[in-house]
This record gives sequence, structure tokens and C-alpha cells, in this order.
Amino acid sequence: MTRISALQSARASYKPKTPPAFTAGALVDVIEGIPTTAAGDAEKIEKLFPATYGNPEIIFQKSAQAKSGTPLNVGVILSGGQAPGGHNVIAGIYDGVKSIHQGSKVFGFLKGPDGLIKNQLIELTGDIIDAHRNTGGFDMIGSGRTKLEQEEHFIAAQKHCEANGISTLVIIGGDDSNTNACLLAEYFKSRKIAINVIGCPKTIDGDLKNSCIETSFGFDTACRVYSELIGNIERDANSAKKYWHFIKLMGRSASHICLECALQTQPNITIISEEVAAKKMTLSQIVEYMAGIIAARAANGMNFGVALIPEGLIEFIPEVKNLISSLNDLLAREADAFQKITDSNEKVDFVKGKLDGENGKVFNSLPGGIQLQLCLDRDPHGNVQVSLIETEKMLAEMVGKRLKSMDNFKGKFSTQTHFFGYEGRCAAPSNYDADYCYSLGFTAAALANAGRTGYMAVVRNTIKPASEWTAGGVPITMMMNVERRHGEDKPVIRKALTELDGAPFKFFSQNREKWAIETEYVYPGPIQYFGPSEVCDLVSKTLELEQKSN
Ligand code: FBP
Repeated sequence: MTRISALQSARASYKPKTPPAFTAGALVDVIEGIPTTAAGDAEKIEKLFPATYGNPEIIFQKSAQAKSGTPLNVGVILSGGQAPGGHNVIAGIYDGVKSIHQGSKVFGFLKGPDGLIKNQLIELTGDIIDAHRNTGGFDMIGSGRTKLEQEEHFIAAQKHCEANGISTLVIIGGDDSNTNACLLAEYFKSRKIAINVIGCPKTIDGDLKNSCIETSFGFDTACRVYSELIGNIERDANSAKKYWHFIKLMGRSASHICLECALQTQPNITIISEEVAAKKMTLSQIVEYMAGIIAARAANGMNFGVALIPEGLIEFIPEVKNLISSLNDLLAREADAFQKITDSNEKVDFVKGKLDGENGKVFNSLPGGIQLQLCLDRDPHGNVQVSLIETEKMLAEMVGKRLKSMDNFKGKFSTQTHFFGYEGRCAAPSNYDADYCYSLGFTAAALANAGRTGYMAVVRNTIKPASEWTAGGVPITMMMNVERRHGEDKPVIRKALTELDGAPFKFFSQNREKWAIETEYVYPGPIQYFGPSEVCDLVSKTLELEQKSN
């Protein structure tokens, strides 16, 4: 047997809290609301989803009478990047369907959607589930980024679910995966294929949330891990008083992680991509803003500090966004010639020679290392992989140059750069995520039992104790609108970016000047799994501020 840590062993017996609806299991009463519409473009969404559009929201309630259920066979898929709590969603599904009928079974498709397409799956036994309760990671069955969107995928899904006797598929993923879950639900329902599809909201990025979903799971834990590390660095900075730490934080697009970590740790500088885009800031304006704070602290004798930078930043700076889009086109157009060049400097020169005007100017203003990174790494769709661009190094270098040219800067500027991302994605889930995920899993089991399809499992009121949480289902079409993606109109769940008029950003912007000039660091320390509720049962600052302002 693999050796497990003392914490994992002690944590295995933690019993996640659930909404009151599930205190006697997942055989619950279903309360239906009124028919729903869509987040936008309702007519188009209705046309695209004639079989699953318009269903009512539902809420589960503990049943007053004893009920009996029939066996359910559920298939589970983990889709996309790891997020703390995924194993607890599966444990919740398992315990949920077993509470409905002991003969129920749960199958895990391996390595994400590919497992469904290739019919690679395992039955998840009680032993497997027990070994993974309250653990981080997706290693129980693995995950993958294949998008289930083509008809051949849907045909394979039908074949492999039917071959394994699976009547409900639960897809645990982000906005894209849940959109595709809905497309699959529509495909089955409109063809009278008896397989239901349920979604669960996952992503550390925190950008799958709306009026129906309070938060995506994993965000809470990942932000606590990063905030612990940032707090430790702040304390080091304040002890040694000789470094500026530039820290890039994961989050493919939205800056929720960066904002949450800022709220938890009160660093000197935090860049929020959505604000950069709204103010149409240029790269040199960002550099100027950072250099200004560094110079002001230096004037007060403080040649140290901490700056948080969101992973997706460069795509939100309008001029860099334009540059990236021209580079994507250029590199696709000139792929053959570009591939033949082996020397890195020659690659950069090749690109320089083909960029003119504003794009050429912006490209030339970037440090050499970043120029090369922008030319190299592309995902399978030909887009820049922002997690590989070292924005923190780029800004450290550009800010250093700017400070040298400033007459009023008499201080010292030494930097350390960091990127926190993968460190947090598989952490043991906080109590919040352990409870939330297990409850989402139970909700998915109840939705399966209620024969619902095209629904997302939702658990709400989570800033309150679990005894006040509610559980239910929301038609995925209700969260959709139509957006232009890769030149086509597509139905999508709207990605939640940081709202500049939202309570978390407002609180941050009211305090950031003070945090910049003073040293008002907060050191959150590690996630606590055992001990008093005030240190173990926390909710994210973002959620707290958002919900309290509603
Ligand atoms: P999901 O949206 O799939 O949850 O993934 C989020 C994320 O962690 C981003 O923050 C990051 O940019 C990306 O995954 C990294 O992906 P990969 O694991 O493929 O390097």
C-alpha cells in the first residue's frame, strides 16, 4: 500500500457537512420553480436547445415520508484543470446514490472526456472512494482537456454509456465543459436516448459563477494556499527589507484569484486585468504605476514590497492583445518558414521583420525573453499559453529600467519573482471546499434520481453554516448566451470576470493606496483542518463581500 501522510490519514475520517435536505440521504422531495429563460439571446438559445430549454429551477427538501429508490448507474468525468475537492464531489455522488439504493454503481471515466470517447472506465468501489475522501488532486480517475463537442463524441458517449448500463453522466468541469454537458444532454434528450447529463461547477479560477452559482469549487482552497505563501513572502520581505517580490498568480483569464489573495494578504501592489482593460491601460502605464509606488516607498526608506500580477494580464492590455492576435495570425500564416528557423534570436528577428506600426513598437518594447516566449508556445488552437509567459519577470525588468531613468528615485530595487499556480490546484480541500464539493456530489445524485438532464448541481447560502445551505438544480441553458468564438456564434455559459462595481473590487480599491504606501501585510498562515471553527470554517473574502452586498 502507498504510504500516506499523518494529515491525510487523520483527515480521511472528516465527515463533510451537507445541507439539511440530505440529512437522511439523497431520496428527497423535489420542489419546482417557474420555467426559466436564458442569461441572454433567449430566442437563439431556445432554438439551439429545443428539448432542454426552459425547464424550472429545482430545490431539494428533506422528505417527510420514508421513500424507497431503485438502483442508479452513474458515470463521472473530471474535465479540465485540477481543483481541490474533486474527489469529494465523487464521494458525494457515491454516498448519494448508495443512500438511494445500495445496488447503485458509480463508474469513473479515465483521463477526462477521453475516457468516455474511448470507453476507458473503472467501477468506483467503496475502497477506492474511502482512500480518496477529503484529499486533493484528480488522481482517482484523472482529468483531461478534450472538448466533448463533436457529433462523433456524442455517438461514442451513447455507445459507451449504454454498453456499461450508465443512465446518468456527471460532468465536473468549468464553463466550457458545462456548456458541452448541456449540448450532450440536448443531443440525448432530442433523440429520446435515455441518458441524462448533469454538470458540476469546478475551476480554481473562480470564473464560473453567476446569480445561480455562488462559486466554483477549488477557488477557496487554491486561494488559501497562495495566500499562505504570499503572507510568508510578505513576512520575509518585511524582515529582510531588501527585495521586491513580483508574484504571478494563476487564473487563465479572470483576476478573481489575484483579487482574493490581495484581500487576504494586503500586498503593496495588485494588478487587476479587468481594470487594465476597462481603463485601456498601456504596458508602459502599468510599469509607470508600479514604479510610482516603488519610488514612494523608497522615499520612506522602504526598499521592499510585494506585487501581485494576474496570469492573464497580457491579454487584457489592449495593445498587447492586438499584438498577440497579429502574432497568432502571422505564425499560422508563416508556420513553415518559422519552423525551419532553429536559432532563437533568428526566430525573434524573423517575427520583428514582419510586424510593423503599433504592433512592431509594442513588440520591440518587450524584454527579449518575453519576445521569444510570445513567438513560441501555442496551445492546440494556436493561442498563446499565458501560463507559460513570464509576465512577472517581464514587469520586474521593465520596472527596473523605468526606475533607473527616474530622477526622483534614490532607492534600491532588487527583485525576486515567483509564479504560484500548480502549488494550489491539488491541495487538500479546505473545510469549505470539502463540504461544498461533497454537497455538490450529493446534489448531483439527487438530480440523477429525479431524472433531470441538462441541469447543473447547485448549493447555495454557503457563507452561512451548512445547516442553512440549500441544494438544487439549475437548467444550464438558464446561464447561457450567444458569443462570438473563433469566428462563429456559439452558445456559452457567460464567463464571470471581476466586476469593477462589485463589492470585492470596491473594498480593494478603497484600501489599495494605504496598502501601497504603508506596510499593512496580513499573514493568513496555512489552511487549518482541525481546531476552532473560526480558523477552520472560513469562506473566501470574495464570497463574503459579494453575498453580504446582495
Ligand atoms: P480550468 O479552467 O480547467 O479549471 O483550469 C484552470 C487553470 O488552472 C488556469 O488557471 C491555468 O491557466 C490553466 O488551468 C493551466 O492549465 P494546464 O494544467 O493545462 O497547464
